[in-house]
Amino acid sequence: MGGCPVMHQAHTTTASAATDWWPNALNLDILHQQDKKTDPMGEDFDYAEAFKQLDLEAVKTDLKNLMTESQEWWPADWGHYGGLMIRMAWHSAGTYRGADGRGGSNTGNQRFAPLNSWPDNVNLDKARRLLWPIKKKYGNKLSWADLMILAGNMAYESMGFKTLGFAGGRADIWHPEKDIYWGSEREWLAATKNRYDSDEDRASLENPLAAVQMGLIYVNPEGVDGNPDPLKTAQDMRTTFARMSMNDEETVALTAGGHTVGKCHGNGDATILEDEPEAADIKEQGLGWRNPKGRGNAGDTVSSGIEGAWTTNPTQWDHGYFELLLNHEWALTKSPAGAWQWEPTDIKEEDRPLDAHDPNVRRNPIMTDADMALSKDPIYREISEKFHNNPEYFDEVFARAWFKLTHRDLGPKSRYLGADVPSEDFVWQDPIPTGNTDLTADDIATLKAQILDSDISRRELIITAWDSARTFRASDYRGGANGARIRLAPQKDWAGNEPEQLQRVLETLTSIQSGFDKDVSLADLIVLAGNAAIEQAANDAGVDITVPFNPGRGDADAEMTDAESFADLEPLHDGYRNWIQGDYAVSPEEMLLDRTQLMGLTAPEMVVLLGGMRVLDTNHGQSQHGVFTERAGVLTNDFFVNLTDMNYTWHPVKAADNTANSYEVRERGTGNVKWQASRVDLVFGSNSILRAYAELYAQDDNLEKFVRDFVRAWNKVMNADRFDIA
Ligand code: HEB
Repeated sequence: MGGCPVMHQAHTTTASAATDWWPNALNLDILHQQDKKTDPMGEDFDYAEAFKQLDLEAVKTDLKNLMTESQEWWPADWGHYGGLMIRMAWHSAGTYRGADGRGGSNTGNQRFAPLNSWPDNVNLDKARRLLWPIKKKYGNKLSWADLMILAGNMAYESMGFKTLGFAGGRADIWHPEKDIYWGSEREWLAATKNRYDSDEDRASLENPLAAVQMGLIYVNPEGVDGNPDPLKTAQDMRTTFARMSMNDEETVALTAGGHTVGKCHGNGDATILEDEPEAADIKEQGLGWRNPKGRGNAGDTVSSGIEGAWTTNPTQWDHGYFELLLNHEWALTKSPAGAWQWEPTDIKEEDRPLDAHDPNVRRNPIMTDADMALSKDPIYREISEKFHNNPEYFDEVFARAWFKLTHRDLGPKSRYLGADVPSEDFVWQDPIPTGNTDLTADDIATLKAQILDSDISRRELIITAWDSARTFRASDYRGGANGARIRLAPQKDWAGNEPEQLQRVLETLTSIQSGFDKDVSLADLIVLAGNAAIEQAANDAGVDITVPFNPGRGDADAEMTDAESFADLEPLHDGYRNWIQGDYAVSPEEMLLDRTQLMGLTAPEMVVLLGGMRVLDTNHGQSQHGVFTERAGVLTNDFFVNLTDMNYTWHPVKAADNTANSYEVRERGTGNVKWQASRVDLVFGSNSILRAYAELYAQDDNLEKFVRDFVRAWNKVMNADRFDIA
């Protein structure tokens, strides 16, 4: 063997990276995870524009046809791919969790690890591969992310269910996300106890996780940790579905509506399945879970290991699910693959579904432990009976829940594309009325002057604008300044928003609003107030600059606001305002990084914003940590100048609240304490990458660049939720 031309595993596998030597260093990768270089479409490509050229009706027809064109390499159950496609769509949408808005269907991430290889996603690689001819045909106009959801919809329509509609707009990513925490386990399907504070309290599932085990979308179909007990499984369903803001009724509707069609696959031995896609041999060409038994597919398919259909007619939308579930005794049995499942103790021959590949044989229907939960849990039972007695009502609730499930993470309606968008507004879309866009330059100047003349301080104006905008998260496009929900419950009372001060600012801005002779939203005024104050602060630093302003924000009211679901958006920390509500296991700088990623900001933007916010004196409670300047309130680069100055030394001190987040910056010669600092301040001097940016902004030649970059980043934050002008 000669020398290998490429060093073995040097930089070509994920097994080792240069930075792996220091696993605890702050990893900024999540801030540039979808780098432009990985995107083959280039900067000029705009998916929304491309989608508008799509012949949606033609795609829908092709998809409906595909459902019943069984392919020899993966024969369809009963000649219909509907069940498989719906499971794919549901698993694509079902990874969404409300706590951080991450996961869900809006990126097409099921094409990549880890999701393409999750144990719960067995054989969904086949579903996507079956769709490939359609993706190939419509190309750039139809993302995988949109296609997967549309395929689920068309599956239902071709089986006789009328969906509420479909919105496009999910742009694909081109490599796995780095920001989504799926759990800390290193083992697939590790015991659930890893994720719960207490086994008894199933609501104690670690946040933001929404699945009970690594590699599952929600709950274990055989029962908690594989032990059948529908009452316990019901608790896990309740917790995990609530994590994506689905209530009991929606949970029952979704599960029943999902299992009205299709089947489970476990007619074989799950242990003989070969590697999952990400680990599979090169000759598998991206497919995984090769099944060496028999044909390896059709009647021999093994996916979950559970075997059988739930209803008598698994390729038709009907109401057979509750009919069977509620009107039969079900007993625990094992599938051919050895998985726990429930079968009826007694059933008429004609109620048994046909075998999926042999029309001469009938089989017992089955229920998973999760299905049994719908009949055993008293609350679920009541809902199930209601649905059973009122099938039209069930259809309606299911249609709404399915639409919500599959569109939840697409963001507000202004992001929806295509002719099939339902006209109705749903409260989970966080609707916002359109605002007045025609304010003239004179109007804006008048308003700014009135704001600056008022009794509200510069720092309070900036803080209010920031607090109203900082709730935005690019993960599911919720939050942001538009709608002025900061003046509504629950936001107006969040500790992070310093309610008393906020109230005062809002009162003043409201009186300016009502005194003005044109329609202007409070949402616009809040942002304009921040802009005006920043312009003044820049001016005081000797830089003449106008912060761009786009009027047209609207004011939402309480009626349009699902207050409960906004709890997910409450900031419990905000490094930009040097604030943490409690003492958390995760370091303050990691939390800053996470929040920055959710806001869609880059590492340089994080640096310039934070340094600017410090000198603008905008800390929560006006704490002086990190306010490294003699001229607080002026937009200078002093934070960076003083952070990088060797005239100082840095010392941890015991904070009043006993957290390990307090430091003193002392003069090197005298030891006199010059400033206070938090970890979030000092990380910009200690982390090598952040320090490089900090030095850039500390340079003598970069004051003006600092101000301009700050304003650009500020403007990005203020407009992050303006899909109406994007
Ligand atoms: Fe379902 C299937 C579980 C929910 C839809 N699921 C299935 C299965 C299982 C389950 C185990 C089988 C797989 C195989 O193939 O083997 N789910 C479950 C659970 C839950 C659920 C545990 C929670 C509770 N689903 C659901 C939902 C939906 C669904 C929500 C929708 C809506 N699934 C479904 C379908 C299917 C299933 C459609 C079928 C598939 C086929 O056919 O392939």
